[in-house]
Amino acid sequence: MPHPVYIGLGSNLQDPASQIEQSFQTLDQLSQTRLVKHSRLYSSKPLGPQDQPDFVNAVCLIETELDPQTLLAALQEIEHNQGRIKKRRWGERNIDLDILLYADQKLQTQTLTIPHPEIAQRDFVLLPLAEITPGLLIPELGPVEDLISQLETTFVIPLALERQS
Ligand code: A4P
Ligand code: MG
Repeated sequence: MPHPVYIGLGSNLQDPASQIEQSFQTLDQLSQTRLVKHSRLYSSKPLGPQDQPDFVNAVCLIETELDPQTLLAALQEIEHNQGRIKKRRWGERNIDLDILLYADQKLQTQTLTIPHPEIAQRDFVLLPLAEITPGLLIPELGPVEDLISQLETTFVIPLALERQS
């Protein structure tokens, strides 16, 4: 049985919008996995070091039969293939792929925390999630819209439509 999984995508180097489009395609081609839908692309101010370019962020919903650990390894391979070189924590990158939600599972291992621990604080994750699945329930935290209304400010804006496919 395939599991619904939400992935967060972020990029601020090497043509961020096309990095994200490329990852959507690669996710759809992953074994035992299909891309169900994805959000628009959003421009957002960097969280963390400010001396780096703005990010482009998006989320997508996939259905996959890969278990969480195997999926994480597949995402890391995509990051690697798109030339991600890790420079510093919360720093710039070609592409960052995070598992936000894996069905309604909770998981905490050395390499994987699901739901993603920062989900409730990140406007660049919550707004695109609400766009593709209004009313989405975040385990133990409630509907995505409630989390958005608890944010003090939001800094995300959809990228100009002509840049999106
Ligand atoms: N890991 C644990 N749980 C997960 C999960 N649910 N999904 C582990 C994916 N990975 C998970 O990740 C480090 C380790 O987290 C992985 O090896 C995996 O085992 P990383 O991507 O190398 O991240 P990092 O650079 O060390 O830091 P961190 O805290 O993971 O960074 P983030 O949270 O990925 O943030 N600002 C804007 N506006 N938009 C952004 O997208 N992104 C970041 C990076 C900073 N600022 C940003 C954005
Ligand atoms: Mg990451």
